Amino acid sequence: MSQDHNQSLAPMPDTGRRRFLNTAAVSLAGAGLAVGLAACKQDATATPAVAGAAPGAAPAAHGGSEYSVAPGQLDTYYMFSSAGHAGDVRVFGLPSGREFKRIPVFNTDCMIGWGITNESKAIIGTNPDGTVKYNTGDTHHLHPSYTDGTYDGKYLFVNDKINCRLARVRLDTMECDKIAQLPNIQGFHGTFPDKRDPVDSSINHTTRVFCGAEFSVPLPNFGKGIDDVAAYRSLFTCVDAESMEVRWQVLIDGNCELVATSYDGKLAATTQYNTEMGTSFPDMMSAEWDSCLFFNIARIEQAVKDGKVKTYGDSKVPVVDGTKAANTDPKTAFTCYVPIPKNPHGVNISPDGKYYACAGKLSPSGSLIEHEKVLKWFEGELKEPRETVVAEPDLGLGPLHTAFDGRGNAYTTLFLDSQIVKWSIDGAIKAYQGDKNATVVLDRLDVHYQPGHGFTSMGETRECDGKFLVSDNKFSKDRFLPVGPLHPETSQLIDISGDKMVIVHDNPVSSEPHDSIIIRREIIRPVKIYNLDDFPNAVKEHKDSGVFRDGNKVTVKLISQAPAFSLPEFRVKKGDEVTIVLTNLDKIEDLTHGFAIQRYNINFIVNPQETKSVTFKADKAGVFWCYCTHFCHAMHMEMRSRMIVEA
Ligand code: RUQ
Ligand code: CUA
Ligand code: CA
Repeated sequence: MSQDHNQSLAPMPDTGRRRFLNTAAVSLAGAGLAVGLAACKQDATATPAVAGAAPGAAPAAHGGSEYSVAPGQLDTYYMFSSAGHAGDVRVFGLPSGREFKRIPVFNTDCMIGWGITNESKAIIGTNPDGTVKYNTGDTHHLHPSYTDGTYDGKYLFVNDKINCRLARVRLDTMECDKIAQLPNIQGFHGTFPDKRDPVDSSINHTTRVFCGAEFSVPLPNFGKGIDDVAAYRSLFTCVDAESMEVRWQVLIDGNCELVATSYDGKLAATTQYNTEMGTSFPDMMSAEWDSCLFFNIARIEQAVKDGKVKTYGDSKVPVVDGTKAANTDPKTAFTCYVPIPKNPHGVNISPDGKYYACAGKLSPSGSLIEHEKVLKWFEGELKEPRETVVAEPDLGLGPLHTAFDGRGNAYTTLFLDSQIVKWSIDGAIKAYQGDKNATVVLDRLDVHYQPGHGFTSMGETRECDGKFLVSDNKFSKDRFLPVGPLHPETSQLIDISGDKMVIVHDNPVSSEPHDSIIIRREIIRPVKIYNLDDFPNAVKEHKDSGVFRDGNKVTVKLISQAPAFSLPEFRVKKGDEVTIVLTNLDKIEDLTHGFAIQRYNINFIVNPQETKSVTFKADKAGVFWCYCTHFCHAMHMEMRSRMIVEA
């Protein structure tokens, strides 16, 4: 029997499988054994979910409804959520709300070994002594890469507000593959990839990721100028989507909150709640007007090319001056500060690319800014930036974020009112122009409770489909069985396909899903197994396995193949620096092995055809069992090796 993936998944008659497990139990070598328990599984992907008008609808015979997914059926959407100060990214299915996976990014994950393996440490970054530089993070916003105005299934970008990093998750493996450190800033909050190039129209995909800094600091921040609060500044940062190098920054007045990008690639926007540049609570709320700030990307990049830049401290990143004083002529300006009411929060662009909807937060209003008018301001055709505002509807208390349905309606979360308000973009524009008969607010829905982000299916793309809105609520209070002082939060699924919004599902989520996106499932194309050749340190054959010594540095090359490790034991000496390289030679999808060492604080997994390594000091003499932590086979418990550390 071969390890061929398809063969292994073919259903086997019950008796045959019993006989097979019996033989597997007595023999430890041979490729066919790797089938193990995986052989019991039927190919789930062969069972298509119900297609058609009702997403996720399961046949009535299975007891499913339009909004539930019957056992054995698949969801129609993926939902990716940033996990807030848990530091990871989560993957759910919709409409079921089932959680599939947690992708460690800025956190430490002892199941996967994130922050433990050498490979993950290299991505996170290390101190000179080899320890990880940071083991905490706060992920607020995550957005996938775009091609042609919609998701291309390649990458997901996610911020870390605590340590000012931007991470990239590959959507084919659903693993973090790069993390960039942003210089000169603190409180990296809003982030959004661009959707095409502002100059070269042949580049219709994401090449830049924009990052907003919420907190202002002295520049450079080395302990000088700490009392000169008026000189504290924030910067807006551009990161290259492929290399993940920081391309440039813009010095601004005020701060950055959320970030949005235009569909034509020309503009990036950020809301500003602290135009006062205050450091205290009353200072930040003293002005009646704050801003939505627009960046002219082509002009900024031309200035970078022309060398009209400066740098701060030991950072080499070129910084362009985007302050008001340096940008008085619209025709050459890098930035446009559009005044909008008090302490705004979210900014979201409508899927037709025409409007930026800013949510008022401390003002009960939303501000609608027209994209074409901002471009006109940059051409010198408008007198005041404020002329770009085309509507300012009253929405309710504590507006935070706006989503769209692609049918001309907007849905804004109201934190204080605990509501979603559905409003007409057209109606709001007409009312702003003085039409007393214009209907603005179309519906209000109570949510449970205090919504932060609301987001719709495909709603941040040209393929916005207007089927679902999810309200990620900050408090669940009485909605679920109590689990101690810390409650889960509520992710509520709302059907927005009709005139009235309808809550169809309450989904508890562990703290703190912050922002999410909903992607049609066929856009995501996950790989089934890794490619052995992608790992330069792979242990490809059993003959390569063994203990290799170079002074007091010892490399132990190991293979996992169900249900055994290639070395039943290995010897090192106390004081050695030991590197264990483990390749999983199993080729069957989902046949993952784990590797943990007793009392050495080592634990990680290797997926099929993947290689990982750990390095540690063998500082304790004795016998230390190493065992497979990931249930892989009937003989999983027996899948062990022995590390012998000689005194
Ligand atoms: S911000 S809850 Cu961190 Cu996304 Cu508005
Ligand atoms: Cu290998 Cu469990
Ligand atoms: Ca303010």
